[in-house]
Amino acid sequence: DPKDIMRSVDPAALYMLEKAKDQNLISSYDRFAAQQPQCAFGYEGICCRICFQGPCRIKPGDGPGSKGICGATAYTIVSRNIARMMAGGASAHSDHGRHIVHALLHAAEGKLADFKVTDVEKLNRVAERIGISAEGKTENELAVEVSKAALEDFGRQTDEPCTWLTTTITDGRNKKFADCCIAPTAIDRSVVSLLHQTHIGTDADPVNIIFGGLKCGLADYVGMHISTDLSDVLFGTPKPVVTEANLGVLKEDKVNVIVHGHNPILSQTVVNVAKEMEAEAKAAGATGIQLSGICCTGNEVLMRSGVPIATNFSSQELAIMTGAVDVMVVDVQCIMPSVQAVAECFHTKIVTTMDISKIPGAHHFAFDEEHAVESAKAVIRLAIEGYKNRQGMACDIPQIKNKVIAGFSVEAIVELLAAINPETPIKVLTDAVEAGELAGVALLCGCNNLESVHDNNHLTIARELTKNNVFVVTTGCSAQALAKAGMMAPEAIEEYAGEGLKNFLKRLADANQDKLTDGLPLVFHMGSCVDNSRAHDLSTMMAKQLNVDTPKVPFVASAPEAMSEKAVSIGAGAVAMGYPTHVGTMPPIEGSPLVFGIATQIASDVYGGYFIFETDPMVAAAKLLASLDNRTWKLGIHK
Ligand code: NFS
Repeated sequence: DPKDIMRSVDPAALYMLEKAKDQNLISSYDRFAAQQPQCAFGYEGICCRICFQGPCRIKPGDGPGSKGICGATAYTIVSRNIARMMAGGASAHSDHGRHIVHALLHAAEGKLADFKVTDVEKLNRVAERIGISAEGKTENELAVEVSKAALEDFGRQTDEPCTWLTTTITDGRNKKFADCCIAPTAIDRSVVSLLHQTHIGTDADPVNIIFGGLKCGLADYVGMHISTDLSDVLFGTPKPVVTEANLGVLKEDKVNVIVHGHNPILSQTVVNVAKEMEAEAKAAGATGIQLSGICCTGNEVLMRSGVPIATNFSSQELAIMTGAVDVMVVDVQCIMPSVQAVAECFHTKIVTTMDISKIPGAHHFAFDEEHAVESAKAVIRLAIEGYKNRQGMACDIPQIKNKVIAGFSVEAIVELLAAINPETPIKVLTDAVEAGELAGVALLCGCNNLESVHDNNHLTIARELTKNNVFVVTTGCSAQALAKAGMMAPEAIEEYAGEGLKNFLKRLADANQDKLTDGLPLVFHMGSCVDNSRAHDLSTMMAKQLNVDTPKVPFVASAPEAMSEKAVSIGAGAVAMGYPTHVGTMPPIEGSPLVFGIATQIASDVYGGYFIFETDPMVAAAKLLASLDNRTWKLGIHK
């Protein structure tokens, strides 16, 4: 059906959409269609609902209708609205980070039986970077100090910038952020200040509001970096793993548990506990427990434990429609409330786990740190019950999946590079760029957004960039789109990579033969969205090696199908760091040419990074390649 082909390029999703149509099951794809046409005022960002004299909608011309009741113009309204999205995004990432810090702190203080320091080397590296000496301290004492330093970055009341900012970026960026007064002193304060700044009748200056937003974007970066670092300390730093992706990973004869959401405290505990409960599942007649993941918590356990990916954001309801999911256990963020309505059409149970994230009708098992293991066991038992109840019911699992090689933390990438150059591993990457073998590095990240055909932008851009010898790293739902489509299998290198990239990856694979059982993938999965911090670290290492600041590094970012507030705050941080940052779906800013110009041009003048808004993925890829080309040319590289 050509209409369905326009909904997704994922064959498993298309298969389930067919089934949904036959059985009258409603999904986000139908609701997207039902919402059309969407209100143009909201779409362009010129609907103001900050006070309730409104909503005020900005009309063309210069009469009284061209401003809000308070007199706010389009540029004030657009910039306030988008800045508030940055505050929302930074809140989500950093609250997740805070949860991790508390788990580490309380574990190190001996208050939690279920968690401990797993990666002592990472703890030592983080401590050293932030200037805490490990000498004479036990690992728990050190973990307490590091955790407290992280909490300072949330709540500091003095004017020093956040430690996780200053110690992870170039000197050039530190100076730039200080000069522009956008270095956050504390995450919580940045969010609060931005909400204050954008209250009715506070700031009307769009440049000042957007700069406040960038400060929050950097606070978001701090929250992401803390999340990544301390999750690694608690659960281990990822190394290459071999697994699979797409709905074909579900197994009719196993107990199927999907972890969905973001925080590894939930998902990693479920993974650890599931191993101990295989026997219980077998006693119930199943051949075992099949875990799989959706969204970023799926990425967390994929990276550390090789748990397969079921699917990504837009197709989350479709997984339930297979009839094979016994329990979907969720925590926070990107969980469509509709999963409960779909689950009610099957035997599937939805389990919520966080006190700020509940769904009417779903089960709730508290997953605070004290009850994590106990709740994880209860979740798996519920799934085993579900498996028993499902006997005699039809499952309809599309037999579609692809091999995935993932697990590329910066540490893992550096280790691969070190097999070629043990003294200066990163030089292997920068040399390949300087030699013109690689066109540069691109981070593909972010969500699904049904404004574009599901997964199509991710795949098209990845194919174009790899064909043109760009080294692609990826996170979030973008990584899941690429994984499902087979772009993390070694065979994809032959199929898609240009000559230079092919040679580069071959050299890397050959030098690491002893470590890699299954070769290297075409694109490198760096983890969840908070793990965009890993990609930032990679670009910072490149900058230091090339002896330039980050805006000069041939490094670009793209969120081909962005939709969440988190994507907006990540994008703001990326621009402040100096990356050309493509967004493939339109954020609500077109209602103000001035704000549009700040995002695409003034940002570039001040920070060296800028937004590229382009909804056609082929054109977007061309623009990203041009940005890389411009940067390599400025570095004096002649190809
Ligand atoms: Ni990122 Fe990850 Fe996916 Fe988007 Fe949601 S799961 S934190 S916000 S939709 S990439």
